[in-house]
Amino acid sequence: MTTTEGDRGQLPSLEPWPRVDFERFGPVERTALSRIRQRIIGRLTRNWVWIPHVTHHDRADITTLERLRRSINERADPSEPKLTVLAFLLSALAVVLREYPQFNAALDGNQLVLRRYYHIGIATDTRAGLLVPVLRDVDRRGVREIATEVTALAETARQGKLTPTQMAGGTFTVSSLGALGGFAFTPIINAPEVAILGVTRAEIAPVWNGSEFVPRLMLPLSLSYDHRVIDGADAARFVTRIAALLSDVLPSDLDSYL
Ligand code: CAO
Repeated sequence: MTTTEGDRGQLPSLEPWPRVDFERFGPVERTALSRIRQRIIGRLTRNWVWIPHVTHHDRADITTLERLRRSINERADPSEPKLTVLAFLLSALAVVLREYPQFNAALDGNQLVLRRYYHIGIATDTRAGLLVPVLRDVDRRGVREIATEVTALAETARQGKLTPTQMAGGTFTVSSLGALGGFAFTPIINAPEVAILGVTRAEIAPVWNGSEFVPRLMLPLSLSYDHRVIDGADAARFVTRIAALLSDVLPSDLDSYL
């Protein structure tokens, strides 16, 4: 019987990257990877290889929230920034991160660093690639201010003008593909953070209310978490709580959001 690296408690070595003579099979075009793309590759590979990811999927019923959001936007002065679904989500997230501090933590060697500030990274799609500007002190801002700040940060990112400070100090990340589509995905955690929340497109779905199916607007949420630090039951509680905050919004609550 032969002894493998696995038997000795070591990781098996990886196969080398395949070398293919692409030109043999047809015409190709080669472009050099930009510096930003090379950094993205380095970071995402590190995070994917080091962190045992699990992704928990759920949905929030945002039927009422969406009706209120639309009616506020319709009545607002056109010069005012629009309230976005993402801004309400970030506001709810600040509440839930305070209730579940381990999701706002960082892994630092043998220590878990519980951060008592709530700076949320916003994964932003730019022509240069994915950038993550950080919205600071989300817990101290109303939804209107959050919406304004996210729009401004995304604009700065797309103009390629983010400073390193604007991308530093995040405690948790949100990746929203809601404007683009999809019903679930597995976002990759942004180390040393321990969780990231993915959001995809809200859609009307039939929901059983105990006696009949009713059409409700459901927002898909996909939470990837570092399973070394966070247990699956806590992840389920965390997402359920976010969904409850978004689903239970009453017109009278809106003042506290704004
Ligand atoms: N469901 C349905 N519609 C949604 C939605 C959702 N979850 N999220 C946004 N929309 C709609 C908005 O309502 C808006 O329409 P209205 O003007 O009618 O209200 C429209 O889509 C435009 O949204 P937006 O993308 O401009 O704004 P946003 O606040 O939702 O997102 C930002 C901002 C910066 C997160 C986004 O532009 C972006 O870059 N997303 C990509 C992130 C990404 O690449 N993630 C993958 C990284 S890999 O982990």
